[in-house]
Amino acid sequence: MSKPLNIGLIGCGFMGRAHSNAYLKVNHFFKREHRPVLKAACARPQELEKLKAFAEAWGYESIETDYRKLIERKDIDLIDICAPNFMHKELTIAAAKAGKMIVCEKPLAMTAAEAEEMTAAVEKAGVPNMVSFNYRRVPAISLAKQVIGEGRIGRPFHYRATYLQDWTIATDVPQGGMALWRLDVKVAGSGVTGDLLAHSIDTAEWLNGPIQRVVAATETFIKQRMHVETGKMEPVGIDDACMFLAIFANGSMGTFESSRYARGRKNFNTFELNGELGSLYFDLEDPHILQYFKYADPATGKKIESHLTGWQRIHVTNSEHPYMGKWWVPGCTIGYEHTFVHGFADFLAGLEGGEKFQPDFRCALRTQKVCDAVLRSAKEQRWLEVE
Ligand code: SOE
Repeated sequence: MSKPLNIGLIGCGFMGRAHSNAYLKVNHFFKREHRPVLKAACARPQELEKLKAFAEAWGYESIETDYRKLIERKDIDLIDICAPNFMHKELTIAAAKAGKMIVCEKPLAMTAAEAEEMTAAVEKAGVPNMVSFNYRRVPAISLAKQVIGEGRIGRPFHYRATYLQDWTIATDVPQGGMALWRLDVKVAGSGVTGDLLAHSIDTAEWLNGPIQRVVAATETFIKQRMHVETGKMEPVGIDDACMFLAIFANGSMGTFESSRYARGRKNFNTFELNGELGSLYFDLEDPHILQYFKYADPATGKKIESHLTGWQRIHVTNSEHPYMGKWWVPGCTIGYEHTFVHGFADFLAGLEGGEKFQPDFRCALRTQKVCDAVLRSAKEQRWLEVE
C-alpha cells in the first residue's frame, strides 16, 4: 500500500518544473512506499497567472499565494523550496517550525551565516531535509564516486573543475524580475559562485573530500544593467566569473573556474581527477560518458601494459551502472530531468529506512562555507582557510 506524501511546492519557474516532473515520475521507475502527491503550488500574488498555468500543467490540486498559509496546511507533509535564494532562509525556518519535511534548491542560502541558522532550524525540528544538488545523481558522476571508492584512482593529486555558460554576455540583458533574478545580488546573494560553483564544490567534496584552503579572483564584466523592477540602470553586484585554487584535506590540489561569459558554452560542467593509479574525466555536455584512464590495477598494483593504456569512454547506460537498471535497456540514454528523479528516489528511500539522504542541510552548509571563503578571498586577495 502506498503512503501519500503531500507536496507543497513554492516557486513556479525552471526548478519548480524540474521538481514537479520528478515527483510525478519517481514511483513509476523506483519502488517506494511513499507516493508524492502534488497538493499545492505557491507563488507570490503578482505571479498569479503564471502560478495558475503552472498548477494546471503539472496537475497541482490547489494553489496558494501566501506561503504562510501553505506551510500551516495540515494536508501538506513536505515543503519544496524552489523560490529565489533570498527566500530560502525565511521559508526554511517557517517550514521547520511547522514540522514539515523540507527540500531546498541550491545554493542553500545567500551566505554561510544564513545556512547555519537554517541547518540549526531543521535539526532542531528533526525534520527530514534535502538540498537539491542534482548533479551527484548523473549516473556517470555516481559511477565516478564508485570508481574512486573502489580505490582505482589511488592517491589523488589534482582535481580540476569548470562550470561555464554564456547567457549574460550581452550588455542589454537586464537584471532582476522573475526571469533574471540570478543577476540581482539582493535576490541571488552572489553570481556564478553560488549558482554554478556551488555545484562544482558539492561534486568535488563528494568525490575528493573536504576543501581546506582557497584563493580566488572574481570579475564583474558588465558593471551596470537595467533593473527590471525599477526600469533604471543599476550597479551589478554579482560575480560574473570566478576562479579559485584549492587545497584539499587529502593533499591534492584543485582548480575551479566558472563564468557566464564563455561564448559557446551552455552548461559546460566538467571535472577531472588525476591520481596515482588512474584518472577520471566528466563533461555534462556529454553526460553519458565517464572517461577513465587506468594506469595500474588497484588490487595488485600491476601496471597496464604500456602499449594498451589509453582513455576509456564508458557509456554509462548498462543496468549495472548507478540508477540505469531502473530505466531502459543498455545503450538507451536518459537526461537532465532524470537526475531530479534519482534525488527524490533516494530521499524517499531514506524515509523508508534506507541510507539517509545526502546532501542534507548540514552537508550543503559546508558547500556554502566554501563559497563564502571563495568570495571573501577574492575581496581580500589572499589565501583563506575554509571555516
Ligand atoms: C543557471 O543558468 C542554472 O540554471 C543553475 O541555476 C542551475 O543550478 C544549473 O544546473 C543550470 O544553470
